[in-house]
Amino acid sequence: MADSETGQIDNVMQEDRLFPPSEQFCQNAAIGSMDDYQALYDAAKNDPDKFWGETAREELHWFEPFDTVCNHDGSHVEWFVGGKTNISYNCLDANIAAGNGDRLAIIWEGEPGDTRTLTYKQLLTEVCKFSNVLTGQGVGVGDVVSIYMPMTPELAIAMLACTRIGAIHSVIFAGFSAEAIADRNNDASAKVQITSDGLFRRGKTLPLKDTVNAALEKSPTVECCIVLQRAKNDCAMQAGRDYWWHELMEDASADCPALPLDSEATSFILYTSGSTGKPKGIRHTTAGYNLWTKKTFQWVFDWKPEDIYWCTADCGWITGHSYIVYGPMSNGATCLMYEGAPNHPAPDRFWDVVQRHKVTILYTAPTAIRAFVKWGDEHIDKHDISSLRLLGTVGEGINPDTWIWYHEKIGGEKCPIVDTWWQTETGGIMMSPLPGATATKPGSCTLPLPGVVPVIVDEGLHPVETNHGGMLCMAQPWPGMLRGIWGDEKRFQEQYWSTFPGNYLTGDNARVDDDGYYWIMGRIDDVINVSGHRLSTIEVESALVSHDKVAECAAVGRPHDLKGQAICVFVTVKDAQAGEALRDELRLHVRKEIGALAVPDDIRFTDGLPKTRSGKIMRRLLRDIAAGRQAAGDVSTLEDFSVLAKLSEDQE
Ligand code: 7RM
Repeated sequence: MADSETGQIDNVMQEDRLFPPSEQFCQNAAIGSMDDYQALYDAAKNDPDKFWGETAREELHWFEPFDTVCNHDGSHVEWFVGGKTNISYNCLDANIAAGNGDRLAIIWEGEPGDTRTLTYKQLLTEVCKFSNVLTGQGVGVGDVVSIYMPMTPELAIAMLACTRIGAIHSVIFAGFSAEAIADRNNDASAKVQITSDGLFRRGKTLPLKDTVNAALEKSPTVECCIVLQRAKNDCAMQAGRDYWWHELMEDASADCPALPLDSEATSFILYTSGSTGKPKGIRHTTAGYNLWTKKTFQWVFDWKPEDIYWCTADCGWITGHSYIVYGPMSNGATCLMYEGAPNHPAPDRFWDVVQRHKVTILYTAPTAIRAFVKWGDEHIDKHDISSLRLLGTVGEGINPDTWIWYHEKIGGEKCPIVDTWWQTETGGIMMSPLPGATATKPGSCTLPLPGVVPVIVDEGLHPVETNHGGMLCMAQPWPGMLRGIWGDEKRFQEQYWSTFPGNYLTGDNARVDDDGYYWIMGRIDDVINVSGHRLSTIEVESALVSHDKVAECAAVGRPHDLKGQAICVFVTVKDAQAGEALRDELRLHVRKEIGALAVPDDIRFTDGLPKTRSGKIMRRLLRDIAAGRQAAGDVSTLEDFSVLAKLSEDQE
């Protein structure tokens, strides 16, 4: 049957480059061969209860042991039932008890260049004091605390203080509008707001407290607001509602034992935007989430106590929750935390940070890597970044040519790259190379981690053949999975469980190649349908990005009378002349790389692409523009409105 009938996705991209880990890396790695990986994978698959039961007993502190490893019935899943643990305890007290209290937990650098460090002992003291501050404001188990803060140590302190006392945090990225904060506060019935006076971004001071003041006018459930002094800008404080962080901390006791919490107690909610409708509060648990982030951090980053680990995400995203705070800290890792922009004061800031702090593991997003490519190699050449031993990517697919640049220019051809596929909903990494075992292929997230059982099906719910794309689902529960959407069971069922009953629907398309490697093909909604061929956005985009002059590209379909859809690509160029000649060159290039069927009908040059605040290309808005429509739907996550305005203007 043709792919157009089954709803499978055509695979038109061929990528044959293979990068096995060096012998030296394998020798030093905890999982140093494919045999070791396979043994672990099989153990988790064949007897999940035994595997996860033992792992949970080994890795987490239990105030009370669990009696059942996993109960599941479709979407209703519980892990480590009957047990009591505490994430904040596992991140702090447990490391101190193991004799690592004097190890650095956080090396922090502010955008203006100020730095601070906190050992695990010092971090515990701050967390205990702030836990007592929250308790003093009437916060208890199950209360929601809304956090809207800059990337300062206090952001991590606030999160760990919440999980210590069983309060549920809802971290809102500090770039969202007052409206977006109020929406989230109301949906969650937040009781307390934490923020700062301001934050530094590209040398400017952004008045966070002003934004929060506007949000709180429309957040009737919020009773009090705690304000960290960061930028020392003037801000209005409302007597009886607003308190300074440092004043409350002055009198707070540093004694606050972690509260034993049910395994399934909600640890946090994190809002993600659906393409339509109001944002959903993804709900995570205590034990399962903690265990998933702890184990996946060990497996994927091959973490060693000497490592200086830097994840460049913001704590406002799941990547910051799982791989700045909870995963690394429950292992006792030393995390670098950076407050500001990658190009302030100059485009070499990241490499300056890597050099000065001797970073060994760097975990960042393809959108950042594409910007570095565009800014030019000279910014990297200024610095000695040879301390790096491992690189990671997350958030979007990485175009193979961008991957090669990352490998050569940043990794010095010696660092493995872990392309990690996962979602807010999955809690932690699901598919990734293990750096000491897996030979990598540029653009592939390679293989599932132990405990992950993916299945790819077509629209008739039949498993697809090798090298055909379909809907990526998960056939088995894993400890880190979401347990619901806050206050919206119906949407939870519809969105994730109704398409392929009994399986979790990721919303992404993927294919498996002849070696069993997974290739993510983009969101299900983004597929381009040309003359009966269903094409993945990433494959068309990667063909264009492999052209020297292209910096970044987004491909979408627009209505076409004969073909169903035509391919429209939005292209930003490095520094070449954008014009008719380059259009011809690019068409020729795609014809050569993929074939005639993927040659774009429209090539539109642009200075920038519309992205979410976490750096993902918003193809849905480009689809509207390509079709000559007004860009519609939820735009609250859009990072830079001027990009959209400019694209819409170009229409006229
Ligand atoms: C961690 C995070 C999730 C969506 C996911 C994908 C895309 C993320 C990759 C990727 C290809 C990757 N959570 N995505 N990582 N696509 N390769 N390595 O980003 O909830 O914000 O987004 O991001 O579409 O479904 S998220």
